Amino acid sequence: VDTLKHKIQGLAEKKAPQLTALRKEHGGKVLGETTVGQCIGGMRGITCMISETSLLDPMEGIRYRGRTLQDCMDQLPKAPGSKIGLPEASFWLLLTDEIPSDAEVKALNEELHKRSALPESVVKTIDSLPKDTHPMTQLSIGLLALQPTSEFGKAYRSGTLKKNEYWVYTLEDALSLVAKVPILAARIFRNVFMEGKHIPSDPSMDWAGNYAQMLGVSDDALFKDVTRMYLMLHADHEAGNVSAHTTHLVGSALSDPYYSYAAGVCGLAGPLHGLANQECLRWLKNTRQELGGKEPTVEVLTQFAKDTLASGKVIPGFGHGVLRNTDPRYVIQRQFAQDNFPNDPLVKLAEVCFQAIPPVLEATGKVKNPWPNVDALSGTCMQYFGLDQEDYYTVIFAVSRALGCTSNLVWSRMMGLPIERPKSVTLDWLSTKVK
Ligand code: NMX
Ligand code: MLT
Repeated sequence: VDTLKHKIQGLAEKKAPQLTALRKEHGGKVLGETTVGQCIGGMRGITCMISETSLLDPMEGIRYRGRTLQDCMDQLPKAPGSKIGLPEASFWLLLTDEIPSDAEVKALNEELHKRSALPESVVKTIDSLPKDTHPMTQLSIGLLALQPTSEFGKAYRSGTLKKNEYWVYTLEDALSLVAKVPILAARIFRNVFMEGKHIPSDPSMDWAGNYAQMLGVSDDALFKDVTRMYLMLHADHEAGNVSAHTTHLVGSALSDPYYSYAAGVCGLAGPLHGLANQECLRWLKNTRQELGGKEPTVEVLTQFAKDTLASGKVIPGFGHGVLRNTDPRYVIQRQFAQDNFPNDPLVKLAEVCFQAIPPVLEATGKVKNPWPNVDALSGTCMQYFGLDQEDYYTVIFAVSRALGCTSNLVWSRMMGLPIERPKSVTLDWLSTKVK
């Protein structure tokens, strides 16, 4: 932890003059104008928030601290025998702007294992939930049940916490939350789908490999890799998306990281956001059932896609609020599937979707990005290894997003960002304004 603190502090010292200059000398400069359309239309395209951890390019996709996902795949340390950049190494990168060494990732994993045990009260809370409670609801309840352990909360209540120490306690909570979230998530999975038979955490394993092992759906070494890949790719997507923005907003009120991320997880549970991975697999499975054993063709899939639109639903896994190209997270997952299980029926179906769906969406004349996003293939990759309980998929997304959302909280407190409070107006106010 000391090394991590030292590196974050060092980076903050380097960035401090930039932040001061932007605040003091350029605070009045105009970044853009806000239109009535943006005000009514979900604030799309308004530049109004700082997030140091990552930046999304509409054509090239997300960069973690300036590195593309392929750079991260290539440069981040890996588990023995694996080609996947470790997600916990991306946590280090998001926090420090440095690629960690193997030794640093090993030390980070040891620290996470030390912090990973769930308090008995949290175990009881989770175990007592009805099994038909959606896994995302269970996860947010679990995170809130962990809230009393917040070091930030305790220090703030003590009345002695200074503003320049906020980030230190936020980091403490970030590390503990990241350490505990896979344990919590695996417990939820085994309670709901495996009759409460749990698999113990293995302190010798990496963060994501251990999570895969605790899920216990496959002994295939590649299942650990697919889980590492899932957790590395979903970690951060700048701060305007619903889960990151919610976490950022709630954190700005100095609610601790458990409160803040539980709120973010509730946002991730929406079908237009993280739940799209569950919806997508459901859509693919239904389509396959309707095909009744026939080979999927572009023609047939085109009709299915049109039927979905005609029924008033969105096609899950396609489109994006910012991206205007195929999501690189999709591209990396597609390559993994092609390299390892190209003949899986759902992989083949997803391939045909890739050809059929974009033209259908384009033909509507209103969809700004007809290309697949991260959710179009993540469930398909998981079901190949036997994890076909699609209600659970968004929980895996949430385990990963904890890395980005909590890193961002650390940096928000480090920069002393104020409470977030944009202005809202009424329709009458807008009508008067445009006269
Ligand atoms: N299927 C059908 N209609 C769509 C789709 C789609 N995949 N994508 C956009 N549209 C519609 C959208 O509903 C809107 O219609 P209307 O004007 O009638 O309300 C119109 O096209 C314009 O929307 P856009 O400006 O292109 O997209 P927006 O930024 O509003 O929304 C999403 C972005 C991601 C919410 C949207 O593309 C969508 O609903 N996609 C399907 C759900 C999904 O895959 N979500 C996951 C996103 C990634 N993630 O993990 O969070
Ligand atoms: C995400 O990863 O959060 C999604 O792609 C949604 C977004 O960025 O708006």
